[in-house]
This record gives sequence, C-alpha cells and structure tokens, in this order.
Amino acid sequence: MILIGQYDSSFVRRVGIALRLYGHAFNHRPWSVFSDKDKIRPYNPLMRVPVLVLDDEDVLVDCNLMLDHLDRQAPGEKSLWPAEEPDRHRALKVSGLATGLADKAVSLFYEYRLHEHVSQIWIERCKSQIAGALSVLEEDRAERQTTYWFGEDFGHADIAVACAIRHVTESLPDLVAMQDYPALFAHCERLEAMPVFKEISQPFIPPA
Ligand SMILES: N[C@@H](CCC(=O)N[C@@H](CS)C(=O)NCC(=O)O)C(=O)O
Repeated sequence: MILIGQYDSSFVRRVGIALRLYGHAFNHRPWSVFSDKDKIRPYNPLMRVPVLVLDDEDVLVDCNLMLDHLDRQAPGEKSLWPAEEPDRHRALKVSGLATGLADKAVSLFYEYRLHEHVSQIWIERCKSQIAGALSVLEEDRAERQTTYWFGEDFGHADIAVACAIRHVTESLPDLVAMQDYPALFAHCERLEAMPVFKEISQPFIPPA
C-alpha cells in the first residue's frame, strides 16, 4: 500500500499509525496538498490527503473510510475499536469529535492563510466549535481513571485525539492553551512518548 500525505496532517497521521499498529507494510509519500498537488490529483481529484493506494491499485480517500477498510482486515483481538458496547459507540463519539475539531482547525487555518479578507463570523464560529469539542473531550477524559480512554490498551479514539491536538496546537499555536485541558494534555503526552507516535510524526509545515 501507499499512504500519500504529510504526517503534520492529523488525518494522515492517524492512518499511518493504524497501518503500523496493524502490521501493514506500506510506502509513504509525504506530498504536500499545495506544492505537490499535481502529483496528488491523479490519485484523488479532490486533491486532499490522506490518500491510500491499495495493493490492487484502488484508491481510498477520507481517513475514516481507510480505517474502516483496515479494521475489517484486522483480527478481532487486534481491532483498535473496543470490542463491546457501550464502549464501542463511545469511542466512535470521541473519534468523531476529535476528527471534527481537526477539520475545523484546517478550515480556520485556510481562512487565515488563503483569504485576503477573512470572515470574522467564520473565525469566531470555528474557534467556538474547536473550544466546544475540546471541553467535551476534556470532561470525558477527566472522568476516566484508565491509562487510555477505554482501558489499558489504546485505540482509534486515543489516536484521533492525540493527532488532532498535535495538529491544532502546531498549526494554530495561539489558539489553544493546553493548560486549560489538563486531562487531554496528559493523554497526549502519554501517547506522543510512544515509539509509534514518534516514528509517525512530522512537525507542522505551513503550505507553501
Ligand atoms: N475528511 C477528510 C479531511 C482531509 C483533509 O482535510 N485534509 C487536508 C490536509 S490536513 C487537505 O487535504 N486539505 C486540502 C484541501 O482541502 O484542499 C479525511 O478525513 O481524510
């Protein structure tokens, strides 16, 4: 398989981490959505990353659909989702909030970066959506005593949160004061210290 996109994108990174944890061999093409758009377009007309090129050369776009594909191939005991309800749907909720806040951070970043006249209404909306999602995640994580969100093993929900927060704090360094979210901060520190998070990572590079 080939994973296209840079690991400063939380969406690319969570797929890279899952590929590694599920033991898939893959090649990585760290192409930028702006400066390498002509390389990306033949694989994905949306010119977005991640792009996952499968061994049969079919192409998947959107990180959640890639993870769905990888999850189906993983033996039950290796799945990165909790096996039982209600934890499973609660993990989906956490992942949805994390990827959603990363989406809003991308949108906010492009608003600042690409628009000559920024929309203050849009900026305030994105900021309040990001802050709202972080508050819900902080409250949820603070109530849990386990090492990871759903027990003693980490999974997609933990990964999605850590990747989203790294992405937001590096791409918009003045936006989030992590001391306001101590449970999330501790959660991210624990994950970022792990070898797979260190390997599948890249400092944020603003688009050229
Ligand atoms: N929902 C998509 C979001 C992917 C996304 O927004 N990727 C950004 C990079 S972080 C991108 O490709 N932006 C370029 C663009 O939207 O044109 C996913 O989950 O894969």
